[in-house]
Amino acid sequence: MVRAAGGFFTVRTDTGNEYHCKARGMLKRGDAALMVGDRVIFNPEAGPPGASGQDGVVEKLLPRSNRLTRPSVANIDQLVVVMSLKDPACDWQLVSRMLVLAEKENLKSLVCLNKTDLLEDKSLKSVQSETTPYPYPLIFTSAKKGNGLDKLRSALDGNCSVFAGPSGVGKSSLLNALQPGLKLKTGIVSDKIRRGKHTTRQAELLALLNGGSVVDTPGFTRLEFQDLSQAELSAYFPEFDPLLGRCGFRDCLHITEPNCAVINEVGSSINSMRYDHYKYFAEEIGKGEGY
Ligand SMILES: Nc1nc2c(ncn2[C@@H]2O[C@H](COP(=O)(O)OP(=O)(O)O)[C@@H](O)[C@H]2O)c(=O)[nH]1
Ligand SMILES: [Mg+2]
Ligand SMILES: [Zn+2]
Repeated sequence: MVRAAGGFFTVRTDTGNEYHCKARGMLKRGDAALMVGDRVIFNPEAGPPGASGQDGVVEKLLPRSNRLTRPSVANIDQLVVVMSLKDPACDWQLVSRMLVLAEKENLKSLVCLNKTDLLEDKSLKSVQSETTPYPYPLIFTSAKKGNGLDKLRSALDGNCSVFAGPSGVGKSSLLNALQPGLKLKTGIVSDKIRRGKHTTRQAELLALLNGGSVVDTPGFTRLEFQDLSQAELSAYFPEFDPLLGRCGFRDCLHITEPNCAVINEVGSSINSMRYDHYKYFAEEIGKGEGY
């Protein structure tokens, strides 16, 4: 299922034909509610489309390998977190938040930092040093000037990726630059608020020429953790992995404990910004758990 709008679900077959479908009632509610990326079984309508423009009915949802809820997509291989370095400024905490949710769903991730053309060399260098080390691949791009597009393209080859990030960072522009035939609508960043307007209204699964596919999604700026405990959070910071089991306390939460192997590595193998996000999230989840 590649697109949902107005009660219709667009289904694309392996040969690339698209069918404008209605869906059985049970596929509209709860866990079985259809998501972009879902594999489905549908019944094409015989004859030409009826007055409703409908040319099929989705009968059955096939098992999902994974799902993200913000944005709402299923059966993806990797998350591409897209941020701009300027206009709007990069929200690194939101990046970490998305990466945690991707880890929870066992998705691999990479981070694309767009609009490098708006930064002076000096500022770009300082971003690069602030993000060294970083536990995920970082790709610096300019959709406008074309920088970094080859790297991004090869990261997308053969994968089903989802582009996620606030609106106005250049998700649709990057996809257009990678594959001009897509002709996605892009927005104007308002001078006053320096934020993009939501020009991408719904998530949409796009086929890429090199065999991969990408879901372009509308932007969002808030993201909450649900069903996530303080104790499991550290498992979703992969840079902590080599240190687990080395803290003074066996159930160390790496926040205030003495002899904490994680805290000892902050500023060395652990990026201090990432550690700050960990602490912030742990406290946020802790409040929810009533500590
Ligand atoms: N200077 C500059 N502007 C860009 C770049 N990429 C996108 N933009 C602009 O940013 C605005 C928002 O882009 P859009 O692709 O709609 O962002 P989306 O909401 O993330 O899909 C548009 O005005 C684009 O022209 C870039 O690399 N450099
Ligand atoms: Mg867009
Ligand atoms: Zn610790």
